[in-house]
Amino acid sequence: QTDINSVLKNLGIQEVSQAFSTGSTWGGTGSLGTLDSYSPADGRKIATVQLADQEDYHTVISQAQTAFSYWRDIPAPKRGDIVRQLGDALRHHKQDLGTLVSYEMGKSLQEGLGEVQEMIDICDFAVGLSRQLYGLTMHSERPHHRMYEQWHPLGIAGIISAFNFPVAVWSWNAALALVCGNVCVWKPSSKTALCAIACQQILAGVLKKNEMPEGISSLLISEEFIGDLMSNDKSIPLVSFTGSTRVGRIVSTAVGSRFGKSILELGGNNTIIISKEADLDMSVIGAVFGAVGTAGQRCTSTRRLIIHEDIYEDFKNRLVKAYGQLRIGDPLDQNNHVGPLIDQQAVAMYIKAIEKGKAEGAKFIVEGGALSGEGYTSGCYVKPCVAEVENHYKIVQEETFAPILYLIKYKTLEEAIKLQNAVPQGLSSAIMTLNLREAELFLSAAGSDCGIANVNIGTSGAEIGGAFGGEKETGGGRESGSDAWKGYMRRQTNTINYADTLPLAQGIKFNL
Ligand code: UN1
Repeated sequence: QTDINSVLKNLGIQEVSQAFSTGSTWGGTGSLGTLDSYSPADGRKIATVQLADQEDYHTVISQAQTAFSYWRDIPAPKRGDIVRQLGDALRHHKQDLGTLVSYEMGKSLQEGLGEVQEMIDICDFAVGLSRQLYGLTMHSERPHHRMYEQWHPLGIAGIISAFNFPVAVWSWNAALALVCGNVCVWKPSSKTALCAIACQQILAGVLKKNEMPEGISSLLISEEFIGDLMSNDKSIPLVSFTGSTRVGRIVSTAVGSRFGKSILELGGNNTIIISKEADLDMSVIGAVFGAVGTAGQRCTSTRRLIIHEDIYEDFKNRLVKAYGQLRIGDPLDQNNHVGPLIDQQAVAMYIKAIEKGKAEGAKFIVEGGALSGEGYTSGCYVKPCVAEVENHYKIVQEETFAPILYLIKYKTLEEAIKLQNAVPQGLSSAIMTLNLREAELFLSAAGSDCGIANVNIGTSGAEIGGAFGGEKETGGGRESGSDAWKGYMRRQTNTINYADTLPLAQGIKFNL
Protein backbone atom coordinates (compact mmCIF):
# COMPACT_ATOMS: atom_id res chain seq x y z
CA GLN A 1 0.00 0.00 0.00
CA THR A 2 1.59 3.27 -1.11
CA ASP A 3 1.32 6.16 1.31
CA ILE A 4 0.46 8.99 -1.07
CA ASN A 5 0.42 11.57 1.69
CA SER A 6 4.04 10.97 2.57
CA VAL A 7 4.98 11.02 -1.13
CA LEU A 8 3.32 14.44 -1.44
CA LYS A 9 5.05 15.65 1.70
CA ASN A 10 8.47 14.47 0.53
CA LEU A 11 7.96 16.32 -2.75
CA GLY A 12 6.79 19.53 -1.06
CA ILE A 13 3.27 19.42 -2.51
CA GLN A 14 0.78 21.39 -0.43
CA GLU A 15 -2.97 21.08 -0.27
CA VAL A 16 -3.26 24.34 -2.18
CA SER A 17 -0.41 25.54 -4.41
CA GLN A 18 0.03 28.96 -5.92
CA ALA A 19 -0.19 29.70 -9.62
CA PHE A 20 3.42 30.39 -10.50
CA SER A 21 6.97 29.94 -9.35
CA THR A 22 10.14 31.69 -10.44
CA GLY A 23 12.27 29.29 -8.39
CA SER A 24 11.99 29.51 -4.63
CA THR A 25 9.33 32.22 -4.88
CA TRP A 26 5.69 31.28 -5.45
CA GLY A 27 2.82 33.63 -6.15
CA GLY A 28 -0.40 34.33 -7.96
CA THR A 29 -3.16 36.94 -7.91
CA GLY A 30 -5.79 34.21 -7.75
CA SER A 31 -8.04 36.11 -10.17
CA LEU A 32 -8.72 33.05 -12.34
CA GLY A 33 -9.55 30.73 -9.48
CA THR A 34 -8.34 27.21 -8.85
CA LEU A 35 -8.24 23.75 -10.32
CA ASP A 36 -8.37 20.41 -8.50
CA SER A 37 -6.12 17.53 -9.44
CA TYR A 38 -7.77 14.10 -9.27
CA SER A 39 -6.08 10.73 -9.55
CA PRO A 40 -7.44 8.62 -12.40
CA ALA A 41 -6.31 5.59 -10.38
CA ASP A 42 -8.89 5.94 -7.61
CA GLY A 43 -10.73 9.16 -8.42
CA ARG A 44 -9.53 10.88 -5.27
CA LYS A 45 -8.77 14.59 -5.18
CA ILE A 46 -5.04 14.97 -4.57
CA ALA A 47 -4.62 18.73 -4.20
CA THR A 48 -5.68 22.11 -5.55
CA VAL A 49 -3.72 24.58 -7.65
CA GLN A 50 -4.33 28.22 -8.52
CA LEU A 51 -4.47 29.26 -12.16
CA ALA A 52 -2.05 31.90 -13.43
CA ASP A 53 -3.45 35.07 -14.98
CA GLN A 54 -1.94 37.70 -17.28
CA GLU A 55 -0.36 39.62 -14.41
CA ASP A 56 1.28 36.45 -13.10
CA TYR A 57 2.54 35.78 -16.60
CA HIS A 58 4.19 39.20 -16.88
CA THR A 59 5.80 38.81 -13.46
CA VAL A 60 7.34 35.51 -14.58
CA ILE A 61 8.52 36.77 -17.97
CA SER A 62 10.19 39.88 -16.60
CA GLN A 63 11.96 37.85 -13.90
CA ALA A 64 13.09 35.36 -16.58
CA GLN A 65 14.48 38.15 -18.76
CA THR A 66 16.54 39.51 -15.87
CA ALA A 67 17.76 36.02 -15.02
CA PHE A 68 18.83 35.40 -18.62
CA SER A 69 21.37 38.27 -18.54
CA TYR A 70 22.95 36.57 -15.54
CA TRP A 71 22.71 32.92 -16.65
CA ARG A 72 24.14 33.42 -20.15
CA ASP A 73 27.36 34.78 -18.62
CA ILE A 74 27.96 31.65 -16.55
CA PRO A 75 30.35 29.34 -18.44
CA ALA A 76 28.55 26.41 -20.01
CA PRO A 77 30.43 23.73 -18.00
CA LYS A 78 29.38 25.54 -14.79
CA ARG A 79 25.78 25.50 -16.02
CA GLY A 80 26.35 21.81 -16.69
CA ASP A 81 27.41 21.33 -13.09
CA ILE A 82 24.04 22.68 -11.93
CA VAL A 83 22.27 20.26 -14.27
CA ARG A 84 24.47 17.49 -12.82
CA GLN A 85 23.16 18.41 -9.38
CA LEU A 86 19.61 18.31 -10.76
CA GLY A 87 20.30 14.73 -11.91
CA ASP A 88 21.54 13.85 -8.41
CA ALA A 89 18.44 15.39 -6.81
CA LEU A 90 16.27 13.36 -9.19
CA ARG A 91 18.11 10.18 -8.21
CA HIS A 92 17.30 11.02 -4.61
CA HIS A 93 13.61 11.64 -5.37
CA LYS A 94 13.16 8.89 -7.97
CA GLN A 95 10.82 6.70 -5.95
CA ASP A 96 8.59 9.54 -4.77
CA LEU A 97 8.44 11.32 -8.12
CA GLY A 98 7.82 8.07 -10.01
CA THR A 99 5.01 7.26 -7.59
CA LEU A 100 3.41 10.68 -8.01
CA VAL A 101 3.61 10.34 -11.82
CA SER A 102 1.90 6.98 -11.54
CA TYR A 103 -0.79 8.26 -9.18
CA GLU A 104 -1.58 11.61 -10.85
CA MET A 105 -1.21 10.48 -14.50
CA GLY A 106 -2.17 6.82 -14.19
CA LYS A 107 0.75 5.05 -15.89
CA SER A 108 2.17 1.98 -14.16
CA LEU A 109 4.68 2.56 -11.38
CA GLN A 110 7.36 0.86 -13.51
CA GLU A 111 6.70 3.38 -16.28
CA GLY A 112 6.58 6.26 -13.78
CA LEU A 113 10.00 5.25 -12.47
CA GLY A 114 11.19 4.80 -16.06
CA GLU A 115 10.16 8.33 -16.79
CA VAL A 116 12.23 9.66 -13.88
CA GLN A 117 15.12 7.53 -15.14
CA GLU A 118 14.83 9.31 -18.49
CA MET A 119 15.16 12.61 -16.61
CA ILE A 120 18.30 11.40 -14.89
CA ASP A 121 19.70 10.17 -18.20
CA ILE A 122 19.08 13.46 -19.98
CA CYS A 123 20.78 15.34 -17.14
CA ASP A 124 23.86 13.14 -17.57
CA PHE A 125 23.73 13.72 -21.31
CA ALA A 126 23.42 17.49 -20.85
CA VAL A 127 26.37 17.61 -18.43
CA GLY A 128 28.64 16.11 -21.09
CA LEU A 129 27.11 18.37 -23.70
CA SER A 130 27.94 21.44 -21.63
CA ARG A 131 31.58 20.94 -22.70
CA GLN A 132 30.73 20.05 -26.29
CA LEU A 133 28.61 22.87 -27.70
CA TYR A 134 30.85 22.81 -30.73
CA GLY A 135 30.83 25.08 -33.75
CA LEU A 136 32.77 24.43 -36.95
CA THR A 137 35.84 26.31 -38.17
CA MET A 138 35.84 26.96 -41.92
CA HIS A 139 38.65 27.97 -44.25
CA SER A 140 38.14 31.47 -45.58
CA GLU A 141 38.67 32.12 -49.30
CA ARG A 142 40.46 35.35 -48.39
CA PRO A 143 44.09 35.52 -47.14
CA HIS A 144 44.68 36.17 -43.45
CA HIS A 145 41.09 35.66 -42.57
CA ARG A 146 39.58 33.28 -40.06
CA MET A 147 36.02 32.04 -40.26
CA TYR A 148 34.16 30.05 -37.65
CA GLU A 149 30.79 29.70 -36.02
CA GLN A 150 29.60 30.05 -32.46
CA TRP A 151 26.41 28.89 -30.80
CA HIS A 152 24.72 31.36 -28.48
CA PRO A 153 21.70 30.93 -26.23
CA LEU A 154 18.33 32.23 -27.44
CA GLY A 155 16.88 33.66 -24.23
CA ILE A 156 13.67 32.32 -22.76
CA ALA A 157 12.84 28.76 -23.78
CA GLY A 158 9.07 28.31 -23.43
CA ILE A 159 8.11 24.71 -22.69
CA ILE A 160 4.52 23.54 -23.12
CA SER A 161 4.15 19.87 -22.23
CA ALA A 162 1.47 17.20 -22.24
CA PHE A 163 -0.02 15.01 -19.50
CA ASN A 164 1.31 11.71 -20.83
CA PHE A 165 4.95 12.35 -19.98
CA PRO A 166 4.35 14.87 -17.20
CA VAL A 167 7.97 15.08 -16.00
CA ALA A 168 10.34 13.64 -18.63
CA VAL A 169 9.39 15.93 -21.51
CA TRP A 170 10.09 18.99 -19.36
CA SER A 171 13.50 17.62 -18.42
CA TRP A 172 14.49 16.84 -22.03
CA ASN A 173 13.86 20.47 -22.84
CA ALA A 174 15.02 22.07 -19.62
CA ALA A 175 18.30 20.15 -19.22
CA LEU A 176 19.41 21.03 -22.74
CA ALA A 177 18.04 24.57 -22.72
CA LEU A 178 19.81 25.29 -19.43
CA VAL A 179 23.28 24.06 -20.42
CA CYS A 180 22.85 26.02 -23.66
CA GLY A 181 22.44 29.17 -21.54
CA ASN A 182 18.70 29.73 -21.83
CA VAL A 183 16.27 30.25 -19.00
CA CYS A 184 13.05 28.19 -18.99
CA VAL A 185 9.39 29.00 -18.56
CA TRP A 186 7.23 25.90 -18.26
CA LYS A 187 3.48 25.55 -18.82
CA PRO A 188 2.69 21.91 -18.02
CA SER A 189 -0.60 20.16 -18.76
CA SER A 190 -3.17 21.25 -16.18
CA LYS A 191 -4.03 17.54 -15.84
CA THR A 192 -0.67 16.82 -14.21
CA ALA A 193 0.07 20.08 -12.40
CA LEU A 194 1.33 18.41 -9.24
CA CYS A 195 4.03 16.46 -11.08
CA ALA A 196 5.19 19.79 -12.48
CA ILE A 197 5.20 21.45 -9.08
CA ALA A 198 7.33 18.59 -7.74
CA CYS A 199 9.89 19.02 -10.57
CA GLN A 200 9.98 22.76 -10.07
CA GLN A 201 10.63 22.33 -6.32
CA ILE A 202 13.47 19.89 -6.98
CA LEU A 203 15.20 22.22 -9.45
CA ALA A 204 14.52 25.27 -7.27
CA GLY A 205 16.29 23.53 -4.39
CA VAL A 206 19.39 22.98 -6.54
CA LEU A 207 19.38 26.57 -7.84
CA LYS A 208 19.02 27.97 -4.35
CA LYS A 209 21.90 25.87 -3.02
CA ASN A 210 24.04 27.39 -5.77
CA GLU A 211 22.84 30.90 -4.88
CA MET A 212 21.32 31.41 -8.30
CA PRO A 213 18.80 34.23 -8.85
CA GLU A 214 15.06 33.70 -9.34
CA GLY A 215 13.83 33.27 -12.91
CA ILE A 216 16.23 30.66 -14.29
CA SER A 217 13.42 28.12 -14.26
CA SER A 218 9.80 29.20 -13.89
CA LEU A 219 6.48 27.40 -13.79
CA LEU A 220 3.02 28.67 -14.70
CA ILE A 221 -0.11 26.62 -13.96
CA SER A 222 -2.85 27.13 -16.53
CA GLU A 223 -5.23 25.40 -18.88
CA GLU A 224 -4.78 26.87 -22.37
CA PHE A 225 -4.59 30.57 -21.53
CA ILE A 226 -0.87 30.81 -20.72
CA GLY A 227 0.14 28.64 -23.69
CA ASP A 228 -1.63 31.12 -25.90
CA LEU A 229 0.22 34.07 -24.36
CA MET A 230 3.54 32.26 -24.76
CA SER A 231 2.94 31.42 -28.41
CA ASN A 232 2.23 35.04 -29.26
CA ASP A 233 4.91 36.64 -27.08
CA LYS A 234 7.96 38.03 -28.93
CA SER A 235 9.99 37.85 -25.75
CA ILE A 236 9.93 34.03 -26.02
CA PRO A 237 12.24 33.23 -28.95
CA LEU A 238 11.68 29.47 -28.69
CA VAL A 239 8.50 27.54 -27.91
CA SER A 240 8.86 23.80 -27.46
CA PHE A 241 5.41 22.26 -27.69
CA THR A 242 4.39 18.65 -27.04
CA GLY A 243 0.75 17.76 -27.60
CA SER A 244 -1.90 17.18 -30.23
CA THR A 245 -1.50 18.05 -33.89
CA ARG A 246 -4.60 20.24 -33.58
CA VAL A 247 -3.11 22.48 -30.87
CA GLY A 248 0.38 22.20 -32.38
CA ARG A 249 -0.92 23.79 -35.57
CA ILE A 250 -2.25 26.79 -33.60
CA VAL A 251 0.99 27.15 -31.62
CA SER A 252 3.28 26.85 -34.64
CA THR A 253 1.21 29.30 -36.68
CA ALA A 254 1.36 31.87 -33.89
CA VAL A 255 5.09 31.36 -33.24
CA GLY A 256 5.88 31.25 -36.97
CA SER A 257 4.02 34.44 -37.74
CA ARG A 258 6.30 36.33 -35.34
CA PHE A 259 9.34 34.43 -36.72
CA GLY A 260 9.99 32.65 -33.47
CA LYS A 261 11.47 29.17 -33.39
CA SER A 262 9.42 26.18 -32.39
CA ILE A 263 10.12 22.55 -31.59
CA LEU A 264 6.98 20.53 -32.23
CA GLU A 265 6.34 17.02 -30.91
CA LEU A 266 2.83 16.22 -32.09
CA GLY A 267 0.72 13.17 -32.84
CA GLY A 268 1.93 9.79 -34.03
CA ASN A 269 0.28 6.88 -35.83
CA ASN A 270 2.95 4.32 -35.22
CA THR A 271 3.17 0.98 -36.93
CA ILE A 272 4.95 -2.31 -36.56
CA ILE A 273 5.31 -4.33 -39.75
CA ILE A 274 5.38 -8.03 -38.85
CA SER A 275 7.15 -9.92 -41.59
CA LYS A 276 6.67 -13.63 -42.20
CA GLU A 277 10.32 -13.86 -41.23
CA ALA A 278 9.82 -12.26 -37.82
CA ASP A 279 10.55 -13.79 -34.45
CA LEU A 280 6.89 -14.06 -33.49
CA ASP A 281 7.41 -14.47 -29.72
CA MET A 282 9.36 -11.23 -29.64
CA SER A 283 6.87 -9.56 -31.95
CA VAL A 284 3.94 -10.31 -29.63
CA ILE A 285 5.68 -8.70 -26.65
CA GLY A 286 6.72 -5.66 -28.71
CA ALA A 287 3.25 -5.20 -30.15
CA VAL A 288 1.35 -5.62 -26.89
CA PHE A 289 3.65 -3.39 -24.84
CA GLY A 290 3.58 -0.79 -27.61
CA ALA A 291 -0.21 -0.81 -27.79
CA VAL A 292 -1.21 -1.04 -24.13
CA GLY A 293 1.78 0.53 -22.31
CA THR A 294 0.76 3.85 -20.70
CA ALA A 295 -2.76 2.68 -21.72
CA GLY A 296 -1.98 3.67 -25.29
CA GLN A 297 -1.29 7.28 -24.32
CA ARG A 298 2.26 7.64 -25.61
CA CYS A 299 2.81 9.58 -28.78
CA THR A 300 4.93 6.55 -29.72
CA SER A 301 2.21 3.98 -28.83
CA THR A 302 1.71 1.25 -31.42
CA ARG A 303 -1.55 1.99 -33.24
CA ARG A 304 -1.30 -0.31 -36.29
CA LEU A 305 0.16 -3.74 -36.99
CA ILE A 306 0.73 -4.50 -40.66
CA ILE A 307 1.07 -8.28 -40.79
CA HIS A 308 2.17 -10.58 -43.60
CA GLU A 309 -0.72 -12.69 -44.89
CA ASP A 310 1.13 -16.01 -44.41
CA ILE A 311 1.38 -15.55 -40.63
CA TYR A 312 -1.65 -13.31 -40.16
CA GLU A 313 -3.95 -15.90 -38.60
CA ASP A 314 -1.23 -17.36 -36.39
CA PHE A 315 -0.16 -13.92 -35.16
CA LYS A 316 -3.75 -12.82 -34.61
CA ASN A 317 -4.39 -15.84 -32.39
CA ARG A 318 -1.25 -15.21 -30.35
CA LEU A 319 -2.29 -11.60 -29.92
CA VAL A 320 -5.79 -12.48 -28.74
CA LYS A 321 -4.27 -14.90 -26.23
CA ALA A 322 -1.85 -12.25 -24.96
CA TYR A 323 -4.64 -9.69 -24.57
CA GLY A 324 -6.57 -12.27 -22.55
CA GLN A 325 -3.74 -12.27 -20.01
CA LEU A 326 -3.64 -8.50 -19.45
CA ARG A 327 -4.44 -7.34 -15.95
CA ILE A 328 -6.08 -3.93 -15.79
CA GLY A 329 -6.19 -1.95 -12.57
CA ASP A 330 -4.43 0.25 -10.02
CA PRO A 331 -1.21 1.44 -11.70
CA LEU A 332 0.62 1.40 -8.37
CA ASP A 333 -0.03 -2.33 -8.04
CA GLN A 334 2.86 -3.92 -9.88
CA ASN A 335 0.80 -6.99 -10.78
CA ASN A 336 -1.21 -4.93 -13.24
CA HIS A 337 -0.15 -4.31 -16.83
CA VAL A 338 -2.56 -1.52 -17.72
CA GLY A 339 -3.68 1.49 -15.68
CA PRO A 340 -6.44 4.00 -16.32
CA LEU A 341 -6.78 6.67 -19.00
CA ILE A 342 -6.07 10.21 -17.84
CA ASP A 343 -9.73 11.19 -17.25
CA GLN A 344 -13.33 10.42 -18.16
CA GLN A 345 -13.14 12.70 -21.17
CA ALA A 346 -10.44 10.40 -22.56
CA VAL A 347 -12.71 7.42 -21.93
CA ALA A 348 -15.48 9.13 -23.90
CA MET A 349 -13.05 9.72 -26.80
CA TYR A 350 -12.02 6.06 -26.72
CA ILE A 351 -15.66 4.90 -26.83
CA LYS A 352 -16.40 7.27 -29.69
CA ALA A 353 -13.40 5.98 -31.66
CA ILE A 354 -14.60 2.39 -31.28
CA GLU A 355 -18.07 3.38 -32.48
CA LYS A 356 -16.65 5.30 -35.43
CA GLY A 357 -14.47 2.33 -36.31
CA LYS A 358 -17.41 -0.07 -36.20
CA ALA A 359 -19.44 2.23 -38.42
CA GLU A 360 -16.63 2.17 -40.98
CA GLY A 361 -16.39 -1.62 -40.91
CA ALA A 362 -13.79 -2.38 -38.21
CA LYS A 363 -14.11 -5.94 -36.95
CA PHE A 364 -13.18 -6.19 -33.28
CA ILE A 365 -11.44 -9.44 -32.41
CA VAL A 366 -10.76 -8.23 -28.85
CA GLU A 367 -13.71 -6.15 -27.70
CA GLY A 368 -13.22 -2.86 -25.89
CA GLY A 369 -15.37 -0.98 -23.42
CA ALA A 370 -15.20 1.04 -20.22
CA LEU A 371 -14.79 -0.83 -16.95
CA SER A 372 -16.88 -0.25 -13.84
CA GLY A 373 -17.27 -1.75 -10.40
CA GLU A 374 -14.70 -2.49 -7.73
CA GLY A 375 -11.26 -1.11 -8.46
CA TYR A 376 -12.61 0.93 -11.36
CA THR A 377 -14.65 3.54 -9.51
CA SER A 378 -12.68 6.47 -10.97
CA GLY A 379 -14.46 5.75 -14.26
CA CYS A 380 -11.16 6.01 -16.16
CA TYR A 381 -10.39 2.34 -16.84
CA VAL A 382 -10.96 0.77 -20.24
CA LYS A 383 -10.28 -2.55 -21.94
CA PRO A 384 -7.45 -2.59 -24.48
CA CYS A 385 -8.96 -3.77 -27.75
CA VAL A 386 -7.94 -5.00 -31.20
CA ALA A 387 -9.74 -4.56 -34.53
CA GLU A 388 -9.20 -5.71 -38.11
CA VAL A 389 -9.44 -2.67 -40.37
CA GLU A 390 -8.41 -1.14 -43.64
CA ASN A 391 -5.75 1.52 -43.59
CA HIS A 392 -7.87 4.15 -45.31
CA TYR A 393 -10.61 4.19 -42.62
CA LYS A 394 -10.86 7.70 -41.22
CA ILE A 395 -10.47 6.48 -37.66
CA VAL A 396 -7.30 4.58 -38.59
CA GLN A 397 -5.83 7.75 -40.08
CA GLU A 398 -6.33 9.57 -36.76
CA GLU A 399 -4.44 9.30 -33.51
CA THR A 400 -6.74 8.13 -30.71
CA PHE A 401 -4.93 8.43 -27.39
CA ALA A 402 -6.17 5.09 -26.03
CA PRO A 403 -5.33 1.36 -26.25
CA ILE A 404 -7.00 0.55 -29.59
CA LEU A 405 -4.86 -1.54 -31.93
CA TYR A 406 -5.62 -1.94 -35.64
CA LEU A 407 -4.60 -4.97 -37.73
CA ILE A 408 -3.95 -4.78 -41.47
CA LYS A 409 -2.82 -7.57 -43.82
CA TYR A 410 -0.10 -7.31 -46.48
CA LYS A 411 1.42 -9.36 -49.31
CA THR A 412 4.69 -7.62 -50.28
CA LEU A 413 7.01 -5.48 -48.17
CA GLU A 414 6.72 -2.62 -50.65
CA GLU A 415 2.97 -2.67 -50.07
CA ALA A 416 3.46 -2.79 -46.28
CA ILE A 417 5.80 0.22 -46.35
CA LYS A 418 3.34 2.11 -48.52
CA LEU A 419 0.53 1.42 -46.05
CA GLN A 420 2.66 2.36 -43.07
CA ASN A 421 3.55 5.69 -44.69
CA ALA A 422 0.00 6.37 -45.86
CA VAL A 423 -1.08 8.36 -42.78
CA PRO A 424 -0.67 12.07 -42.01
CA GLN A 425 1.67 11.46 -39.04
CA GLY A 426 5.34 10.39 -39.11
CA LEU A 427 6.71 9.72 -35.64
CA SER A 428 7.74 6.13 -34.92
CA SER A 429 7.82 2.89 -36.90
CA ALA A 430 9.25 -0.60 -36.68
CA ILE A 431 9.73 -3.82 -38.58
CA MET A 432 10.01 -7.26 -37.05
CA THR A 433 12.10 -9.40 -39.36
CA LEU A 434 15.20 -11.58 -39.30
CA ASN A 435 15.78 -10.90 -42.99
CA LEU A 436 18.53 -8.37 -43.67
CA ARG A 437 17.16 -7.33 -47.04
CA GLU A 438 13.78 -6.49 -45.54
CA ALA A 439 15.32 -4.62 -42.62
CA GLU A 440 17.55 -2.49 -44.82
CA LEU A 441 14.79 -1.70 -47.29
CA PHE A 442 12.60 -0.55 -44.41
CA LEU A 443 15.37 1.78 -43.16
CA SER A 444 16.30 3.09 -46.62
CA ALA A 445 15.17 6.30 -48.32
CA ALA A 446 12.43 4.22 -49.94
CA GLY A 447 11.39 2.84 -46.56
CA SER A 448 9.75 4.32 -43.47
CA ASP A 449 9.10 8.06 -43.64
CA CYS A 450 9.15 8.45 -39.83
CA GLY A 451 11.59 10.23 -37.54
CA ILE A 452 12.14 6.95 -35.71
CA ALA A 453 12.50 3.59 -37.49
CA ASN A 454 13.41 0.45 -35.56
CA VAL A 455 14.25 -3.15 -36.39
CA ASN A 456 13.15 -5.87 -33.98
CA ILE A 457 12.11 -3.29 -31.38
CA GLY A 458 8.63 -1.82 -30.90
CA THR A 459 7.65 1.77 -31.63
CA SER A 460 7.78 3.15 -28.08
CA GLY A 461 10.48 3.42 -25.47
CA ALA A 462 13.04 5.51 -27.35
CA GLU A 463 16.31 6.19 -25.53
CA ILE A 464 17.32 9.78 -24.81
CA GLY A 465 20.66 9.46 -26.65
CA GLY A 466 19.03 9.69 -30.07
CA ALA A 467 17.19 12.70 -31.48
CA PHE A 468 13.49 12.22 -30.71
CA GLY A 469 10.73 13.48 -33.00
CA GLY A 470 8.95 12.92 -36.27
CA GLU A 471 7.94 14.17 -39.69
CA LYS A 472 4.75 15.38 -41.38
CA GLU A 473 1.96 16.17 -38.92
CA THR A 474 4.22 15.09 -36.05
CA GLY A 475 5.74 18.54 -36.51
CA GLY A 476 9.39 17.96 -37.47
CA GLY A 477 10.90 18.85 -34.08
CA ARG A 478 13.77 16.97 -32.48
CA GLU A 479 14.49 16.75 -28.76
CA SER A 480 16.88 14.90 -26.46
CA GLY A 481 20.06 13.41 -27.89
CA SER A 482 22.30 13.70 -30.96
CA ASP A 483 22.54 17.37 -31.98
CA ALA A 484 19.02 18.33 -30.88
CA TRP A 485 20.71 20.96 -28.66
CA LYS A 486 21.14 23.13 -31.73
CA GLY A 487 17.39 23.81 -31.63
CA TYR A 488 17.93 25.68 -28.36
CA MET A 489 20.66 28.01 -29.68
CA ARG A 490 21.31 30.57 -32.38
CA ARG A 491 24.21 30.14 -34.76
CA GLN A 492 26.55 33.02 -35.43
CA THR A 493 29.08 32.95 -38.27
CA ASN A 494 32.17 35.02 -37.50
CA THR A 495 34.83 36.15 -39.96
CA ILE A 496 37.95 37.89 -38.71
CA ASN A 497 40.42 39.76 -40.93
CA TYR A 498 43.97 39.95 -39.60
CA ALA A 499 45.46 41.25 -42.90
CA ASP A 500 46.43 44.90 -43.43
CA THR A 501 44.16 45.16 -46.48
CA LEU A 502 40.45 44.61 -46.96
CA PRO A 503 39.99 41.96 -49.68
CA LEU A 504 36.36 41.45 -50.60
CA ALA A 505 34.75 38.08 -50.97
CA GLN A 506 34.02 36.68 -54.45
CA GLY A 507 37.04 38.64 -55.76
CA ILE A 508 35.06 41.87 -56.07
CA LYS A 509 37.19 44.97 -56.70
CA PHE A 510 36.11 48.19 -55.01
CA ASN A 511 38.78 50.88 -54.98
CA LEU A 512 38.35 54.38 -53.61
C1 UN1 B 1 5.72 10.84 -25.79
O1 UN1 B 1 4.88 9.96 -25.81
O2 UN1 B 1 5.40 12.04 -25.69
O3 UN1 B 1 9.67 6.57 -26.90
C2 UN1 B 1 7.16 10.59 -25.79
C3 UN1 B 1 8.98 6.68 -25.90
C4 UN1 B 1 9.37 7.69 -24.84
C5 UN1 B 1 8.93 9.03 -25.28
C6 UN1 B 1 7.52 9.15 -25.62
N1 UN1 B 1 10.78 7.67 -24.60
O4 UN1 B 1 7.98 6.02 -25.72
